[in-house]
Amino acid sequence: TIIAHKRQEVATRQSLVPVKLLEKSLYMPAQPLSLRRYLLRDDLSGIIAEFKRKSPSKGIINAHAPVERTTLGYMQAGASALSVLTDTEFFGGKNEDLTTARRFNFCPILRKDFVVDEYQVIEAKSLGADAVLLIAAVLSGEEVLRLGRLAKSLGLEVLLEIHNAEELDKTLHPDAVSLVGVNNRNLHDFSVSLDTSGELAQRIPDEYVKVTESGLSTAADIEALRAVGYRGFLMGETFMRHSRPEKACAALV
Ligand code: IGP
Repeated sequence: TIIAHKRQEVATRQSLVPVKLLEKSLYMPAQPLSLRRYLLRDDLSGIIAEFKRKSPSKGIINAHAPVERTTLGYMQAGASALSVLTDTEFFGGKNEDLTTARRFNFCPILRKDFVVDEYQVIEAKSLGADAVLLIAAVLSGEEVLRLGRLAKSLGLEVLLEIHNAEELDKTLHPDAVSLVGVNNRNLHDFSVSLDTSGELAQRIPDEYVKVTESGLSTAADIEALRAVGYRGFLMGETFMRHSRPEKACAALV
């Protein structure tokens, strides 16, 4: 459902702002921020703090926290990077959340959305993102390669999200991907198990920075997964369900 909706949305957007016009507004900092490098820094926490208002699995998580204060607060709390949901229909985000986060922050920002088309990669760059998510469950190996190479040519890094070894084998390509994220949430029944990350850690070659996504809530969760090779810890709900998400982040860091 999400992907079908996304394809329509992209078609509409494309008719409003043709790709030629979008390309004229690319955000090209002299020194793009590398999510990889920030996650490998040992003076930072490795946490990728997410701004997420709602989700299909949890409904409304936080309708009121402002994106400015929350994302700047995340960074000041010691998060290594930010993840900003830009999907409106299912996650209550918008592109402007990312441009706002960009204005208030100087750490890497991941555009979190369902990328199915080149247009969205170019859009991510124009919004000021440093990295994009590509989800193996909804893309072929060839699509990951095509979208990933485009991202790279624009100076964006790719975080490839997987749920199992088959998805990894089908889509992992060094020309396209620089980080691999294991999503602990089962997309079909929404159940969460950190064992998913535990089991897949060894399967991911060491040249990729390993990220564990979803269902993390304590420092102990982070330390257990750091011990098996993870360098990035993507956390949303644990922070966002507080009225001041940035304070929950500070308390954990
Ligand atoms: C964050 P959590 O359980 O900490 O809120 O999860 C993040 O991993 C999750 O939002 C996510 C996601 C996604 C959202 C992971 N992959 C793909 C939308 C699309």
